[in-house]
Amino acid sequence: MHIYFCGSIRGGRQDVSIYQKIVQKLQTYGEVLTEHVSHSQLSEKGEYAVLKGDQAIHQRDMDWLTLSDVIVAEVTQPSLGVGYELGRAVAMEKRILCLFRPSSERSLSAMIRGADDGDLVQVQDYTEDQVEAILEDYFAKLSKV
Ligand code: 6IA
Repeated sequence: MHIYFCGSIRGGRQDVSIYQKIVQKLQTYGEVLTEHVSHSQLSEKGEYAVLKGDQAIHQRDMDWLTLSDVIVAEVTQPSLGVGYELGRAVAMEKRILCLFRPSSERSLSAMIRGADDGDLVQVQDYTEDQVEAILEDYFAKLSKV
């Protein structure tokens, strides 16, 4: 299974340790194409930016999104890129799980929470200690689809 993980990069790297936890768990279910999103060395402005132009990053990510079977997005830290990826993934009729931590005291965009259709697109509130169990549950149900 190909899994596409979305998490904030230029939107801010505050949640990178949670992205790591999620990606580690996702790797037990399949290949995480966007594993680098969880790398702590990847900063908002770091050296990665000079290695690849933005156009190349966009093209590679769109290719990976097209290839992916399931998209998992951590949406607590607002990110234009993550919102864009989710919109493109919805248009591709991909299976999507969005994870949001209400403990952040942020309010999730209505365009993300409102996209939940209880089937292809699911938005799940969670606390950090629940994240592994939530992913186990999600992938167990997915294997029965
Ligand atoms: O707007 P954001 O940067 O927060 O968007 C984050 C989302 O866009 C992630 O889920 C990634 O899949 C994608 N994305 C954004 N920037 C990159 C990137 N390099 N490499 C791969 N995927 C990306 C940017 C590096 C630079 C900031 C040092």
